[in-house]
Amino acid sequence: MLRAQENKKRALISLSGIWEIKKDKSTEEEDIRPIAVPGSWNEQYQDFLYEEGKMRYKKTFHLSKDFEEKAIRLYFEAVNTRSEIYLNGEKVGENEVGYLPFEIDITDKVKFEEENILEVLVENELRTDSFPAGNTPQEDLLVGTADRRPSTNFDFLNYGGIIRPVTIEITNKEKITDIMVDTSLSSSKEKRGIINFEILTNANNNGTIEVVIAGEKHQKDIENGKADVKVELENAKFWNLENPYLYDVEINLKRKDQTLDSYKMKIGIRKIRWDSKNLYLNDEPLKLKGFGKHEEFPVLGQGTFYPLIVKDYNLLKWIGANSFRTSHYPYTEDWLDLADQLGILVIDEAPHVGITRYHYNDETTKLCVKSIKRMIDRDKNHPSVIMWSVANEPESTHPKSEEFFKQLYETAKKSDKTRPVTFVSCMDMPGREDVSLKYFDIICINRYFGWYVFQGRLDEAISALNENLEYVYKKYNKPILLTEFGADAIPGYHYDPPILFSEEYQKELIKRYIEVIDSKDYTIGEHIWAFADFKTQEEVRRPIYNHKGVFTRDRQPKIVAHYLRDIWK
Ligand code: BDP
Repeated sequence: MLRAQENKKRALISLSGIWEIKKDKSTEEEDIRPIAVPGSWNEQYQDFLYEEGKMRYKKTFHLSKDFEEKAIRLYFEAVNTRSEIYLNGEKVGENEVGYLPFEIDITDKVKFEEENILEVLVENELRTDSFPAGNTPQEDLLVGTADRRPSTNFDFLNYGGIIRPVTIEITNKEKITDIMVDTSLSSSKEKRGIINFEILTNANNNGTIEVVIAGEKHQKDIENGKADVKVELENAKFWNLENPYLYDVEINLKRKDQTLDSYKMKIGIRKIRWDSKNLYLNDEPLKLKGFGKHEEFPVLGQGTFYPLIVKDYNLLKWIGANSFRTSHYPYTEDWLDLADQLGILVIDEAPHVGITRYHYNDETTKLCVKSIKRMIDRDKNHPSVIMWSVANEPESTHPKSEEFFKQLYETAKKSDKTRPVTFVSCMDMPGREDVSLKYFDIICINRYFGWYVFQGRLDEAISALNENLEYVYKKYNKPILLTEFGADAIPGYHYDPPILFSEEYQKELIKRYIEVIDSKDYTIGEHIWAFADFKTQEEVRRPIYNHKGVFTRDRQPKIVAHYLRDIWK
């Protein structure tokens, strides 16, 4: 599927703005309230903070008769989580994967020059064997989540709603339907850029695809709806962290002299590879410096908010970071556009957080396979994406996890052979062996020595970290990335000597972890948990927020931010 866009042959109508919302059960007219789209419903109304029921969204729109001969599709960037879509009272589509886009063709259903009523029934109920994951029998859980409100298997608010923009795209009926770009055969040494474009259209055998890049046109006839165009560029400019060079590309679908459709994109020529100790970008070993993040902010919840995207990249650059993980779900695609443009590397994570033994069944496997395919389908052409993560902290010690994760690994590999695939594990130590990580290319691990274990006892924590890293490397013989470590620091809490919850302790712990990580030649970097404080479920371990942020929730630096800026810059 192609992301909706505005260009010389495509028009977009935005449905962002104020919609109506009401609880689905409610029959009372006065229960209808205004709600902002994009945005999570949770912090727009006090009584919606933990709302998990079905919510009915409504918006009206008009279309001119000028569009009667055109193809019309609704493009939802993301609805969390399950949704049913109704147009003028008729069900036109449904979706069960959150945080990723879906389209609905409404060409034959939409009314012209009359009011159209669009309704979206949204539901985010916590399910033991699905996503968002929660309400899990407590006795089996490895991490105690008893009495959390709500009972989530993950550490952020159970957000719901139409969280990302909704648009109507108007195109010709014959159009380009997907584009795959592969630059992995390029040679940075010889400065030769090899770009394979695989372009899909619904114009069967009748037409030509034209690719315009670096001032040159490359043409190919469409065969069975497909055209493969290979472009070779001598003296190519490679995409890297110092110079994230992007080529502007225009792809046209043509018949005789007529252009039926057009699509614009930016591509970066770069190559990823890895061995038993390193991950390479264009044959240079990488040292990742950065964070696990969330896409969330006061009032908006997880709603797309462009100033936040700009602010966070500004702070990533300010602090000297070169990468982040989209924990624990794919972010709005504009994050990736900016990462491409600014030269920031991204580990793209599927929305699979809180997996326990109850997920290891056929139905959940199918759902995860579907969402991994959809994540890769959306993000495959972004040079900034260097790795796929298929899950965060699943119960990967369980014997049934093995077959499950093997399938998820193979799914990702089948969709993309050019990038490493991982999942983020937190269990691996003697007596608590991870049985699934062995299938994956890069070993990503979260460690909380000095926080949840060895609380406040940094010397013991650091020696445990040392020992555990050696153990994990010996077990897998693959590059290791510490994807999470950190400590809660309540902004403005100071203490000497450094003790739990003080900004001093957070700094000391992070400093000592980085020293250990840097001393091993098989580690590929450090991702601190977390970039910024964020809203969580309600429980005694969380004074309203998770305070492991290096920045506060409103993006002001804690002491450790200045320390990181010194060592990373
Ligand atoms: C890890 C999770 C992350 C949490 C973090 C924490 O991956 O989502 O927020 O721990 O407890 O287990 O702070």
